Amino acid sequence: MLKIWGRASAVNVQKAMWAVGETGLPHERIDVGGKFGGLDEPAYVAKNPNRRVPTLEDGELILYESGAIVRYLAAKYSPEELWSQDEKERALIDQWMEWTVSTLYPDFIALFWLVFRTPVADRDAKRIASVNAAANKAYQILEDHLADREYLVGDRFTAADIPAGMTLYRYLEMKEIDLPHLPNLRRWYAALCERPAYQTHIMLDFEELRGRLDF
Ligand SMILES: N[C@@H](CCC(=O)N[C@@H](CS)C(=O)NCC(=O)O)C(=O)O
Repeated sequence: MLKIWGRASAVNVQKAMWAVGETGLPHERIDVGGKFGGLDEPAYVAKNPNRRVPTLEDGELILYESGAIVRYLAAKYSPEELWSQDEKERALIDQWMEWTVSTLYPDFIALFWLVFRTPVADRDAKRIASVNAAANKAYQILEDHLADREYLVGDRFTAADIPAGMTLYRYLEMKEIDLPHLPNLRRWYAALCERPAYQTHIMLDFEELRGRLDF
């Protein structure tokens, strides 16, 4: 059985768990990180020397980095659905996964920490406005791309949708930020919200993280 270490409220764990959920494989998620601690335990450090979550164990294989976990699960357990056997399509799936990690995610997560995880008294309005604008610019790229397609690649749900789609629940549901008009992005989000694995692993209340800068 697949084992995944990491608290359910961690976005990178959610990303991996969403992929696990899409495969339908039996699995066990073990709470570590955040209020559960355990990241400095020698047995955990031996699996993941970064002392971060998630970590996946599948038989002999121990794997960290949420993007690598999504790619592995897609390629091994969903080669025709989440992944693709067509080199060009696979390259596009990879492109959106890389783009998300390098361009979208840094501004998304900075914004989340500035407006949600930072206690109100310590919030920096100027910095929030600047990061909010940068994040909106990245989401606008998705908005434009989705103008004439249902999903990020090939008009079907693939692993390409997982890293960027994972951020949407917090980006769109966090009340504290300035959101532009994003009809195409919201249509895509509505489609993702229909997926049972999205509901189970992504649409989770994140109130426990409010004002918490300690993990
Ligand atoms: N690049 C890594 C980042 C992992 C990471 O930073 N995980 C965060 C949670 S999203 C973490 O371990 N935080 C410490 C904690 O939860 O205690 C990945 O994508 O897996």
